[in-house]
Amino acid sequence: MAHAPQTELDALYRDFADLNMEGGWHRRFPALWPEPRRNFLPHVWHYADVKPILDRAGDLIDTQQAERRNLTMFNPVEGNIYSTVRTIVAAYQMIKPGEVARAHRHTPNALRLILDGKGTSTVVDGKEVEMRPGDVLLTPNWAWHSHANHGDAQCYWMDFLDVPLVHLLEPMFYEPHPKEIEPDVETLAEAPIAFRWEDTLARLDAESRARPGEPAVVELGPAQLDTIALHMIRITAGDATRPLRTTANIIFAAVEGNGVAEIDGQTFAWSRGDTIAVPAWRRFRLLADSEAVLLRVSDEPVMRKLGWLRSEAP
Ligand code: GTQ
Ligand code: FE2
Repeated sequence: MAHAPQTELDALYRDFADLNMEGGWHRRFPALWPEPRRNFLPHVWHYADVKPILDRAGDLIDTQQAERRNLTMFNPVEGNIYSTVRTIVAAYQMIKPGEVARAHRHTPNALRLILDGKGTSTVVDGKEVEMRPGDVLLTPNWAWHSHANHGDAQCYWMDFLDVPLVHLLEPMFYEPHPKEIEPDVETLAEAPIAFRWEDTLARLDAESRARPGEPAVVELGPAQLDTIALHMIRITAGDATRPLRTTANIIFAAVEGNGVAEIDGQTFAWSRGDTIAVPAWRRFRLLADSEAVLLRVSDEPVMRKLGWLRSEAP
């Protein structure tokens, strides 16, 4: 076929645009590409930088003004002002003695990793459980939850939520509790939504005995969140994880120890309480200078369920 006259092509393309259509051969941006792009950026946030800022916020903002006194970590990729990685947001939260963060529920799944402070509890669907450093506590989709500090020290933790995924797919619902806090609360020493630090350490010890000489990995499970997988990883001083890249988007939180993260050729130092963003398909490994435990928060269940989970050791 002879080349069509440019004027006729221009007219055709104008008609596409008028009808909100575009020709697959005429796109300004590709729709398909050979493998995941390097979109979200590797990044580390340091707890040492965050803590004084949370303390200043604590002097200025109370829990009446702020339903949650939280600071979200937004990925430095251009145009983003919220997500830590594509599907998950991480935040630091602080609650002062005597404060109550009132009850609400939302479709995003959430979890917390406690960093510092005693005497704080969370109430999830009417069950109150204490939160202690190293503990991980879940707030599944649509569960009521509030937090309260009954102790005499400030309590600091990290939140992880699948809010960016909910934004992408649109099923957002949120509701404040009509009574601010749930009535008829039952206090429990243990609950399925609470993963205790002592239990995690015992499980990591068992795993190290079963597979000596490599980082120990345990899943905080059976999995209760539909979109987020949780693993605890312990790396011996001087040791490292095997290099990996995966389609899963991952955030690591350092629970103990310090070291560096190598992510796609960049090196980031991390220590206790830090947040490490490892976006999809970035080659990475974690190296520990002192014995380290990290919480791995990933969207693996989403990728697996949809047939998109691919991992390789490049
Ligand atoms: O503690 O319920 O960081 O709903 C963001 C949204 C924490 C919470 C966050 C939330 C919460
Ligand atoms: Fe919440």
